[in-house]
Amino acid sequence: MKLIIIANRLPLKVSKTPGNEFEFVRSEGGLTTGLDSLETDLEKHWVGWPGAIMETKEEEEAVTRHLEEFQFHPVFLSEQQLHLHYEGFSNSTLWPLCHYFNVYTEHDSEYWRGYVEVNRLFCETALKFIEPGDIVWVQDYQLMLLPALLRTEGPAGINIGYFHHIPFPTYELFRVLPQRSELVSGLLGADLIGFHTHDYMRHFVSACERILDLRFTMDHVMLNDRIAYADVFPMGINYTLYNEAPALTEVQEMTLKLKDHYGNNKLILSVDRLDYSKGILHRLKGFRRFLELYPGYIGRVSLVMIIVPSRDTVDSYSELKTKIDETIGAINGQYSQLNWIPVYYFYHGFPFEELVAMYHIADVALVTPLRDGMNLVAKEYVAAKRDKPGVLILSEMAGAAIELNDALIINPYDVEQVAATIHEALEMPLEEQRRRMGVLQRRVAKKTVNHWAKRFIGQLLAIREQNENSSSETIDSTVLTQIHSAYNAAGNRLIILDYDGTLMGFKRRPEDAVPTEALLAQLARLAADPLNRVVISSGRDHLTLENWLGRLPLDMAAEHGAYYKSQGEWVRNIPDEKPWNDEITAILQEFTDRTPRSMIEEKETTLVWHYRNVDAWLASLREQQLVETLIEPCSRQGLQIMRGNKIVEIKSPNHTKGSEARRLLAMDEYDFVLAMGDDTTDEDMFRALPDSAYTIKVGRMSQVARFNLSSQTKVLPFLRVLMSGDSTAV
Ligand code: GDG
Repeated sequence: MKLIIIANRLPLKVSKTPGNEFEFVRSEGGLTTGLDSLETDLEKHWVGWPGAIMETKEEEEAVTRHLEEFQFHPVFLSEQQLHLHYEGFSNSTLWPLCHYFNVYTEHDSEYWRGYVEVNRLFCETALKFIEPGDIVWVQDYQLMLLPALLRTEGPAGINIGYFHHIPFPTYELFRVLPQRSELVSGLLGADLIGFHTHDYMRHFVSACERILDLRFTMDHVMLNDRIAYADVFPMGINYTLYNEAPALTEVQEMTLKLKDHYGNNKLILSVDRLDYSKGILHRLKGFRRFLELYPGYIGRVSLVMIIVPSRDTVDSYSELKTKIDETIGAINGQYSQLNWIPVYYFYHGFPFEELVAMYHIADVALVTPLRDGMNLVAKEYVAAKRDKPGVLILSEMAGAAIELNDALIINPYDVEQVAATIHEALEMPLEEQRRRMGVLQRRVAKKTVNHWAKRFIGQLLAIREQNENSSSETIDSTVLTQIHSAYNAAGNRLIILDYDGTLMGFKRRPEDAVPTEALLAQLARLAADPLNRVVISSGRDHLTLENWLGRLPLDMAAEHGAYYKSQGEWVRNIPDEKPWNDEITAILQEFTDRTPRSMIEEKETTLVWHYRNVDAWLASLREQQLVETLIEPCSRQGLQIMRGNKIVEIKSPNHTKGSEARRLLAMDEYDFVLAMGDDTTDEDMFRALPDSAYTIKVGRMSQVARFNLSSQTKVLPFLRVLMSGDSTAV
């Protein structure tokens, strides 16, 4: 079993020297160090772009040979592919949208074409060495289609995880993407989809529900052949690395040099990649306002701004750069003194040792992104302070704010608040600084990047174990042959079939689900065998069932067994009075009035509230509200509330598909029992049957049924094969 990490970039950069030799420099990003320190028996592999465009096949081969020694597998991309996939759909469509910069979001079908193409290339490279049993962990928004591609094109028996490092936006923004459906379907190819915060996870769940009409149960969703989970894994840093670095000789020397340079002035530090999401201009406005409001600090405090160049070929970035240059120029022009400048501005990256030294000496870290998936700089500052006091000012829009709530939390758009908070930080008593920093350090030290990776992989393995142990087995030709042999060998068979969603697909109006000729013919064939007792067990009323299927020699159970038909006679299995009163009817009526496109169906034993045509979000809200409102009156009247497939049912607890199954079992001795159903009410039937029964859930997976048939359209072919044995028919 291998662990295969697939990320846009390999943890190593290839570049060409002037002498046309290749140079390989390992880049120590958070992810690389986290996964390197992961204690696991798994053999680790990486797939990603190596960071340079190759000119010839020979170059590609040479680089591949070199990288494969480290189990790095390069995906080679052309300039055009990089442009369309990376700069295009990833960074000019998804990045701005996920960071709530709708105005910068570009919609270009060429970008999308490139995105699909590159995701496919990643898939092809990975599939060259992925084997059954491997764990695959896909990283980030550049590869959102990859989980589903690997699922459909890769071998069976692999586990796929995906982690989204940036925010997942609210559905109201995400819905604008023409490719929204492909993107969420792409992610749902994974067994586990991870986010930094619950808000991002909630947005993702809502997008799946609304775009794909799926229904999550808390953190998971039943798909046709498996269950996909979403969960929250806040990423951490390598705490020891940042915490111990200030004690290194070269960092200490650097610290002394910096102190010498900045003198006794207070230092406020900010470190970002050049990006509009980082709130650099808002931060500068906040600092300028601080100088206006608290002139006593002029000459005594400076802002050190480290901006790492990025994406400056993209127009919006080069415009941002110009504005930052101008704003800093204006502040420095207005406030500088002969021996003091308000803003030190560095437009380049710093070596690790210098960065850590800056963290260590800075009195305040000003981390004010307008949106940020997590923000690791905030955590690195906390770690590098060691026992020194210091104050972290952190934007509430960064994922890190959820964990680091002992920082001074600000709204980065509120310039007045930023100014006042800088003042508060500079005035904070040392004791209070140490107390807060202590709390932050304990948290960051505990939730490291290693902890993050370990938890994610651990959860993925737990899902694998759960799938192996408890989920239903998909019906393939081997399973079919098994069931057919058991059917053939049996002398007395009980076959219980649900109607809606099993024998017939759902219709917009329930009365339209009239049986087709093909269904009637198949049921007739099944019932004609004298060794078979065939029972249609449905929630529908008995008159409809009789009208549709009464001509066939079938047994039937209507309204979950409140009526049953045995040997051609309908038996009423209930008292005369309806089990509910007007109070319940009035509640349902009120909900129907308040919920467009919902409706009530009143049967003799069951009151049903249907919401299959209601907007997904409203349906989920109303369903919960209705169930909550019904709990008290229903328990007073001894009634049962059942959540079904886009319905809520109120009924007497005396009749369920389970009680009906038990009644049928008690009638005879069977040596073959088969039950098929698509709904949660059918699960009562599955539970009531003996372990040896062939219980088959149609559609989404079930934890209760032994087998799963992925779609309603496969039910008739299945019944055909059951009788004939020719498994090519499904
Ligand atoms: C994404 C999400 C999420 C920066 N300047 C220098 C330098 N850095 C290093 C920092 C830090 C990293 O870059 C930046 O980390 P962030 O967390 O801010 O963000 P991203 O890498 O853009 O990416 C983000 C993250 O993924 C993890 O899930 O937190 O929200 O956007 O490690 O130290 N390093 C050096 N010199 C510099 O000048 N050596």
